[in-house]
Amino acid sequence: MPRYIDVQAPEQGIQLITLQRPEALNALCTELLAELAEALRAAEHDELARVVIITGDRKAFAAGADISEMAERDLVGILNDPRVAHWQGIAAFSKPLIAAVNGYALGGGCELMMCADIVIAGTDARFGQPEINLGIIPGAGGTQRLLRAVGKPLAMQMVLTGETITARHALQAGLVSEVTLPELTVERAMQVARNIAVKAPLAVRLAKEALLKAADTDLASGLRFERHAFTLLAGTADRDEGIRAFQEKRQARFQGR
Ligand code: DAK
Repeated sequence: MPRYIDVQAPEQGIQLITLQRPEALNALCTELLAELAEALRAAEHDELARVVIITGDRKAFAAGADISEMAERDLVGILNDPRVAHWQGIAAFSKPLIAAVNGYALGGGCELMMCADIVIAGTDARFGQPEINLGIIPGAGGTQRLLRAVGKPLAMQMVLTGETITARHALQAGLVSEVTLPELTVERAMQVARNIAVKAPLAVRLAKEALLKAADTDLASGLRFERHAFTLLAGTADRDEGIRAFQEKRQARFQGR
């Protein structure tokens, strides 16, 4: 049984992972990260899991890496840091990942949120990369993913000053996809998850992969990838089902085949 996360399947096709370390504002200690990476690994191989939602609580999505743990790590400890593999596992999750964020999403918390594909934020959410206050820099993709998401000036301002931004500002900057009332973030994430869970799983997977390619490849390569992925889907039963269902004016029933 995991100690720092709760994993539920509230509805068919949807998994809800709740970070549960309120005494430390869901700070991402190594054990929590290991549990999260393991839960995603399990969801990766679970045909019934089509979409995963990650959330925290009202005060914090996650306030970053565990600073007490960091204090105990020297240079060699950092070189052999087991968290690197956990982060890689989380970032490599191939199914849609939705973050429902209330309260603080700081440092590693903001980085975890940026590993998600869709972010629903409560009006009370605050985002930041305050590592600079500790004499360090972001270590789980914060300099790279933040810049790609919000552009250079705001990323520089956030990383160099450690200042936080509001949910409204994050929405304007493209860091989150929607802002809702704090009590509605999980509910709204569930609605979005539901809309994805009924789609053809292979198409969803390739769409995610193609969209992620756009962030780290040139246009010509990205377009080539899209064409290959598009062509690949022509061999799936779900494509036949989708087109047939449209012609027969009924709801498609996708099987992931
Ligand atoms: N780590 C450990 N404990 C934390 C914590 C954190 N990040 N954030 C909060 N806590 C604990 C507090 O110590 C406090 O514990 P007690 O004193 O009650 O035992 C409890 O949570 C409540 O926090 P506060 O009393 O401070 O609550 P406030 O409402 O007054 O303030 C706050 C909330 C979020 C403004 C404040 O807690 C805060 O500034 N927290 C630290 C935020 C921060 O600096 N985060 C960035 C950490 S560095 C890497 C991967 C990732 C990273 C690095 C490397 N590799 C794979 C190499 C990431 C680094 C980081 O995220």
